[in-house]
Amino acid sequence: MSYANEIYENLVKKFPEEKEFHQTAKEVLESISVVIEENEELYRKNALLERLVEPERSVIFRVPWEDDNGVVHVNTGYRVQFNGAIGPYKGGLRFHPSVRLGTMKFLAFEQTFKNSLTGLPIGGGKGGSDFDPIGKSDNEIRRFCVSFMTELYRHIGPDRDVPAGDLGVSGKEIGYLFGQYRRIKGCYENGVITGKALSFGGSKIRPEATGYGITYFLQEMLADRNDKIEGKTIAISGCGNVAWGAAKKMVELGAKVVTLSDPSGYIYDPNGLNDEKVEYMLEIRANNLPIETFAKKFNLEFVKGKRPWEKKVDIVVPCATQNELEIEDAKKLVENGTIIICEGSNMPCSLDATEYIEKNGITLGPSKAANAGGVAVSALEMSQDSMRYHWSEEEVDAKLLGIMKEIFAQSKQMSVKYNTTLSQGANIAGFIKVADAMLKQGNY
Ligand code: NDP
Ligand code: 2IT
Repeated sequence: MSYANEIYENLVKKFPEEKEFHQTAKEVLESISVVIEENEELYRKNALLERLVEPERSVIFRVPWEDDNGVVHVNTGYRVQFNGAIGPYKGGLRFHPSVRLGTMKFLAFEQTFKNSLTGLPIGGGKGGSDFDPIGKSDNEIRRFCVSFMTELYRHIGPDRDVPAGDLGVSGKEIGYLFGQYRRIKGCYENGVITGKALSFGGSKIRPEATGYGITYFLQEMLADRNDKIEGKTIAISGCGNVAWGAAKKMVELGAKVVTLSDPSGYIYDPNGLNDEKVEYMLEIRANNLPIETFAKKFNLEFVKGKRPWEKKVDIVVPCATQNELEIEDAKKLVENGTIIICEGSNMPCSLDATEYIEKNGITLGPSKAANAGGVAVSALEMSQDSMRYHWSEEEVDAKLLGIMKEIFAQSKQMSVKYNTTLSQGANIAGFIKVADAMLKQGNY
């Protein structure tokens, strides 16, 4: 059995419940197998792969909080500090009822390679809770955040571990979390968390960064085939932070964004979203309104209980959650002549969907590369907080564009060198830097 396979089999045996973690581990280990074979002796001697798939640390804690009726509830909090070889652990916090340790491990593992690809000094981490913010009042969310940080603060810091937002966590929660951190620590370490408001150390363009970055990556993918984004029809899923940033930039560049979604279904706008509709996405997100509200407001078709992947479009940009595009969806996309899938959410495609897509001529822009713009601007927020200075919108946007172009170039270069797909090229590029740092730092 190959070294990569041994590692994978062992993971499945040891952590049988962690299906999402198995999925990402399998995908990464398979893609980097060419590099593993070239260096097998060195890697085995240093147990590099055993270390690569084992988080440096996982913290699990109790989060009690009181609802508006004075009733106490308990959720589970997590922070997985996966790999700190190239910088302080960095990655978002997810508040969603589906969150388990395996979810956190999958996201923190992916984050390790994504962060490496940005070229910035950030390690991989992820955290969150099975708390469901939907249907909670502002006060309940604040009390939850205060309780969450009252435990988390002892594990994080600007040079140690720097959380941010993810599914269910945006600027509002980041503010409550930082407020409690500052209160406990009694000093102004605002580099401890990113995605802050501009009034206390946030970065220009951070709210837009993931979606803008996806669009810049997509432009590189299109340029690579002598094509451009203008006039393309695009299906986006989700209606959250990432979907909003992507839709905003894509509409600005002349693309026709025809769908948005949430777990209840999707809306279809055959003429494509305009600025007013993109702006309204913020209201949907801020108030947790069902996507049907969007359809009603603008008199659009609402398709209940379905995913947007059944509509015929040129490009598909999943921006909701993991495994939101499965094999049946992939077949439909191939049938419909889709040319590109550019992944906004983390691991949106199931393994068999990915395989089918790539075998049938659709180019896949992998999430670790395509959605790295969010964490990249988070790292720029950390830089600005350290300098106690800030850059203009134009400066941050130009840096983001440069980073996304470079991520595409590195991924493409590796895919050419090793004769692999773009996704595999991205995994290789991300892995090589982390492996080098781990080997040079001894056997930690
Ligand atoms: P948000 O919470 O802002 O938005 C998520 C959106 O997806 C909501 O509209 C939500 O609907 C919808 N959604 C959730 N689950 C499903 C589902 N099963 N089917 C259909 N729609 C669903 O999160 P973000 O936009 O921040 O994150 C979206 C994805 O992008 C996640 O995978 C995240 O990990 C990834 N990501 C986020 C980054 C960031 O900077 N925020 C950076 C890089 C990646 P509802 O609210 O009704 O549940
Ligand atoms: O998945 C991701 O890259 C994020 N949620 C952003 C993490 C960050 O630290 O900005």
